[in-house]
Amino acid sequence: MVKEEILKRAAEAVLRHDEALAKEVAARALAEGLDPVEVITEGFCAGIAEVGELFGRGDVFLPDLMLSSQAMTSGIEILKAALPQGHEQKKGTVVIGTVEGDIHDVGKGIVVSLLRANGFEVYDLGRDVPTHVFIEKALEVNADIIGTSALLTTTMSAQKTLEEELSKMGLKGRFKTMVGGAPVTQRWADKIGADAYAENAIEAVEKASQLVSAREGRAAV
Ligand code: B12
Repeated sequence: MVKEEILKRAAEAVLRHDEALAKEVAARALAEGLDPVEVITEGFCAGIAEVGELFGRGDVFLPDLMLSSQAMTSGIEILKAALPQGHEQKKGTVVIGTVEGDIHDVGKGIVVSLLRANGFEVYDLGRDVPTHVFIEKALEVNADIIGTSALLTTTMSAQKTLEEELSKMGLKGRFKTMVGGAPVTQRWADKIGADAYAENAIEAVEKASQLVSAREGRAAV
């Protein structure tokens, strides 16, 4: 089966809430030697983006969203398992989670997998994570970066709260912060004083690497 056909069927599986098809397509993609990241982003994520638009327009409802997201997760899990497992040398430590009040965690999960595959030690705090928990964990594991995911316009403010809390506690320079999630933008990151924004998981790895290199550069001076 050609790549385009596999990507199209991955998106279809999500749109049709077809978990069995999602698993079959993911396994087929691996058997055909396709890049798992490409199948996640251009197949499964393309499908869920379309479902999100339909939901926004009121053309599909919450149960559809849940079933589509389940189908997407089943396919993505198979592809994530095929990603390389870490490097010999640790690149840096990241504490990450979805902010308080928000249970969207699929995108954050992809970011976690790609960071791990690229040599980062990642502490995934899950979803609906209160601000103080991010900070406590970062202190405990001496993190380089705190990453927060927010998918709702109403929960993005928690990313700002994190910046404010870090400032209050005198920890702003100690941990770099990275923000993401569908409604989050570079403009928002600049506004709240976050150190980096990434639009997708591939960019998240690039930005995390840059943040860690900048820290190392500074430490060496
Ligand atoms: C699937 C989904 C759900 C699932 C979530 C399942 C799960 N376990 O995650 C369920 C059904 C549970 C759900 C619930 C709700 N949802 Co919803 N959901 C979606 C949907 C369709 C897709 C989200 C997704 O998984 N995308 C795929 C992933 C891969 O993309 P991503 O999350 O953006 O992640 C990528 C990047 O953003 C980035 N990234 C993500 N996190 C991070 C973190 C860092 C640090 C970095 C650097 C980068 C980064 O990298 C990722 C990978 O490339 C979106 C639509 C959309 N366009 O986003 C709506 C959407 C986000 N949901 C919406 C709504 C309204 C809700 C509900 C309030 C509905 C309701 N009435 O109950 C609830 C909220 C519950 C809550 N308190 O959180 C709205 C939000 C509108 C708004 N303005 O805020 C959206 C936009 C749909 C719409 N068009 O209206 N939802």
